[in-house]
Amino acid sequence: MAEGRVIDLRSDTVTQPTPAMREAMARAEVGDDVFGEDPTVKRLESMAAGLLGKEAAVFVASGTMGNLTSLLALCARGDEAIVGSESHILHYEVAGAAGVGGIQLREAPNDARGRLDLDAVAATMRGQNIHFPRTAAVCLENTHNRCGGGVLTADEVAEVAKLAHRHGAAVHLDGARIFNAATALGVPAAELAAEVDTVTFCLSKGLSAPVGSLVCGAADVVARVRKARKILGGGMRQAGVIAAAGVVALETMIDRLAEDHENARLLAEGLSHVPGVQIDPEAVQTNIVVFDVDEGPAFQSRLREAGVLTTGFGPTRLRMVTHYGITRDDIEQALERVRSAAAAAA
Ligand code: TLP
Repeated sequence: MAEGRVIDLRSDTVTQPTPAMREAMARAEVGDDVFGEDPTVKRLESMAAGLLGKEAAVFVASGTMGNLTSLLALCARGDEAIVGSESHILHYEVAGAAGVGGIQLREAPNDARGRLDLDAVAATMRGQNIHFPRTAAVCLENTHNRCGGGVLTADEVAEVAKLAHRHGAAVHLDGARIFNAATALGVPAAELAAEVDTVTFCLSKGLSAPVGSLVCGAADVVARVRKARKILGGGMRQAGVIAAAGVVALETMIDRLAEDHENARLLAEGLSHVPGVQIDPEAVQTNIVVFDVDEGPAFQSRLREAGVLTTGFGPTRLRMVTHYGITRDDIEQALERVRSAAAAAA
């Protein structure tokens, strides 16, 4: 192992709660949230609904639970939901939609930035035919994890939403990192969610809270999401203890995301000069940096030995994510270690 501390760029999920979060958690006013009596959870839900421009919100345990409860609220068993070919729902959510909800996922291709092609989506929408399932939902992801933290603009979201709605399908937005998208575009998150039926976002990624996500939408849809959460065993009791950290996250951690984006750009530019690393630094829009090397797993373990932790995204692809707790100095140090690892490999 290299000298100095380990620089953990595996994910923004590794972020530690801030001192203000720990204090708020200790002081949180709580009640039984299944009875709708936890004032801190209610406060968090109402802040979330306000920020996303929706009528209501519900606090769930994770991004995965937010996506699954949304799909359960929008689709019936035997329905189909369209997802991007690189989407988190398709790749990393344990086929929960199929296994738990009886919902068939159908892929439409994602481009390099995570966009869905309108013609391709239109081609996957089912018409009236005795052989076909109903297309009940179309899912978007913003920012797009596997597509290098790519950002969808409000117009790009709206175009897909209009198409889906014209065909009678609802739209779910996996906005696990929607505040990163909003920061990159310089627009309120509500603009990015204006045309969708459900949007989920995570408190426990760049916003650094220890636990939790929110699903936001119209009051009747959120009531169905709340019921789906209960089915999954996600009805929590004195959840205000964790919601309190979420309140602090929304109050104090959104504005600093720009710093993570600057660090990601610096990292990407540095990586682009390392022999054997392929990356277009111009394509890095937020806090996710995805790059290719000849042998991903071997390079990943060399980096691990040098004290830089990454996530593997396939045989030649690695991901680094900047976040709270990672400074500009850490990025420079990480680049130094990458350069040494690459030189040792050559
Ligand atoms: N993503 C995690 C891993 O699962 C890959 C990460 O480290 O990035 N939607 C998106 C776009 C996500 O990136 C994630 C988590 C989720 C949903 C699920 O959130 P959690 O982990 O809270 O269930």
